[in-house]
Amino acid sequence: MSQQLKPSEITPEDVYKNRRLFMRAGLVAATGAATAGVYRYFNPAVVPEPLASSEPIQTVVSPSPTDTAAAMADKPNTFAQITRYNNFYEFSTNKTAVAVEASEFVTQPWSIEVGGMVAKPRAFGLEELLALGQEERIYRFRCVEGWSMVIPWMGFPLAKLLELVEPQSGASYVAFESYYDKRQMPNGRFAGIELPYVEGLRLDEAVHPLTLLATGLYGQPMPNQNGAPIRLVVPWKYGFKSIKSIVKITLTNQVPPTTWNKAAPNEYGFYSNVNPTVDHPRWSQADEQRIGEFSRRPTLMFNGYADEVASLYRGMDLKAFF
Ligand SMILES: Nc1nc2c(c(=O)[nH]1)N[C@H]1C(S)=C(S)[C@@H](COP(=O)(O)O)O[C@H]1N2
Ligand SMILES: [Mo]
Repeated sequence: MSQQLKPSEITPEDVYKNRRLFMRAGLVAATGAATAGVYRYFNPAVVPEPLASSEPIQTVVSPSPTDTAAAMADKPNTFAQITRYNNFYEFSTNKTAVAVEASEFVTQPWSIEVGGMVAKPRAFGLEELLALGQEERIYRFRCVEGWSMVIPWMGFPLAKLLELVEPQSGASYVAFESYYDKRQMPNGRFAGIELPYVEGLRLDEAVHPLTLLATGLYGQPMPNQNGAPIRLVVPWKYGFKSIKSIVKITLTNQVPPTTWNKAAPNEYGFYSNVNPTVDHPRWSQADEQRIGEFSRRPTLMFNGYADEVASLYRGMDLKAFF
């Protein structure tokens, strides 16, 4: 039986599930070739008939060659879970208050300045970045605090942007910086961390096909609380590496300073790969609380992406380079 919902009750997940149902039925093309019109595509003017409640949640379709089978077997968290439990210290250190505190965040116009050791430094407007083509990636997301979710992101590989600026041969790291404006983020002064928030990756990590610049989730533009309008997603690393609301990307030959490493260097390393065998000094990392589940589940090496990324760290002592 079809569960009758009023259009006003239709959630982003309903739209998303229906789109997937259409995809399964072969009525629309895969999103791999999606362009800047992607948000129109994901927000059809005519809201399709909601799924019957007995319909299994469709989590398998993916146009991305880099999604892993294991990730696909995990059920995505709901839109409400993903958008009401956040870490975004510029707005609040209270995870359930971030959404409200960030609700007025103005993110238009937006551009990212890309420079440093590149042949063609320049700024990219958000529209240009959307025009690079967006794809869907369903990734596990593991916070260093011990909770996790599965999130259907929209975005594009960071490598695609880096190619456009032509990194110089000496560049070996990529530094990222978040937007910070005390007027828009008055709670930033209570964050207990130095702002603007900064992060970094080795260049080979940055150009890995799993590394995403995410511009949305559940087919919607990125909610403010999740790092609008564009944020990094590095699924095999602890969540704090996935820096939000990026305004600056700099190629460099120095290890970039990172916010949590500066705050507590003995607790948060530069690499911060998800690793169940290397505990945080104050808690175990062997298991995790998947939001919405009753009991804890074991944490997977590299968050389940070992097949894709373990070779990046071959020969490294992962306890020393945590
Ligand atoms: N600029 C900025 N980026 C940030 C944070 C932050 O406080 N500020 N928190 C990080 C942490 S600790 C996590 S777990 C994730 C949370 O992302 P989510 O709210 O989309 O789940 O964002 C990361 N990126
Ligand atoms: Mo986190």
